[in-house]
Amino acid sequence: MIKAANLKKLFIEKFSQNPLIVRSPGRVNLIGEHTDYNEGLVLPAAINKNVYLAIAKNNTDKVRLYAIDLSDSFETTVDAIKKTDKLWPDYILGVIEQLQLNNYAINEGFDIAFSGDIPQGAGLSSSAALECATAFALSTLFEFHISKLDIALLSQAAENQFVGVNCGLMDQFASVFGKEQHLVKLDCADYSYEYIPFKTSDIKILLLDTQVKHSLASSAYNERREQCEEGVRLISRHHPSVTSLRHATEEMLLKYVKPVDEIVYRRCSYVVAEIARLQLACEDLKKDDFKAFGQRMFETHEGLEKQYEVSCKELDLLVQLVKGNQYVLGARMMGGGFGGCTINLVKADKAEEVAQQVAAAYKEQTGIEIPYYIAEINSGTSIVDLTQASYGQV
Ligand code: GAF
Repeated sequence: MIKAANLKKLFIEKFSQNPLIVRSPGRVNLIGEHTDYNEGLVLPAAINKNVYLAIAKNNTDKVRLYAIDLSDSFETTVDAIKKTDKLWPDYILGVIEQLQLNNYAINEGFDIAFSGDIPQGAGLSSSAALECATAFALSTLFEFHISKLDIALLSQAAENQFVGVNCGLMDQFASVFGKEQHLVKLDCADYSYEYIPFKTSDIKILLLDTQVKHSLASSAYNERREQCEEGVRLISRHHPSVTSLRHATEEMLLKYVKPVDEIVYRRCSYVVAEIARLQLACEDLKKDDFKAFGQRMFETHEGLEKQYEVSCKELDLLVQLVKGNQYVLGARMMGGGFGGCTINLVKADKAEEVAQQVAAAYKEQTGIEIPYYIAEINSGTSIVDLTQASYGQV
């Protein structure tokens, strides 16, 4: 990762143009996992790890992309946007395609160079951050004035249709709508949202990175989504008003889904419980009851491990290692699953100590050395004004 000022210098050296620079953050999610594509609620926050993207028109029809941290380039033209055989350009090209499909006229070429410090494959949404940075940068460069919600939706559509992962809206929404010292309570049924204050002076958000990413992650993710849709189909034959798991109840699942398909039942049962759990967790937050909130995080992990089956032995071990630790209020796997980070709520003055202890125990049991991050809550996608110390908002 290079500093924004160096990104500008490097861009000018490479492309001989003065670029616009944007920043888009990664995210954590406190609770509400695998609920977004079921019209449920989620509770993410943008974090102080970002993608920085520099962009300028180039007076040709070429689209030239440069991934600084990978020392890799890709080139195409504005009228020939299609999937590549490497993944990283697809996050950018997918957004260009979505803009074109939505009649935003991109008919002049441009150059992009980007860098960032969001760890790859750690479940912190580096791909959503790159998509949102691209959408916002293009909207600004071509003066499309696209709304924040549409930036998030276009970025999600790029991931769904171009990259091929049927994700929900949480990651892109958190990246664009993040607010310092606040969680975003997003209702994925109608995209209404509320900011909930979360000061990290007493409690720190500690991310422990398993350093594993199992290869079945995206196919298993799409499969889970289909299983949820199957559960809804089974219920809606009897209750046509149930169009998503948001409207389903455990009773309906027991009656109409369990007798037909036990696995589909388990998946849906987790989601229905998780949507209710998030509501209760928000009540805990209102009362500053982090102990109760943390317990719910452990419950979420159990559901994701046993019912939804998207955890893995490394994630389970990291959760196991903090259970019973007096300084850890709650912990669970975070994001899509099958690797990446666990999220832990830890007493602020003990966060470093806990991280080091757990990392040492994990190394002893797996032989793997793991990084950890103490996340601060950050603002969402913005233009980087190099003359100012702080970032301007979207
Ligand atoms: C991934 C997806 F991109 C999100 O949309 C969400 O479903 C999450 O997994 C699970 O909660 O991050």
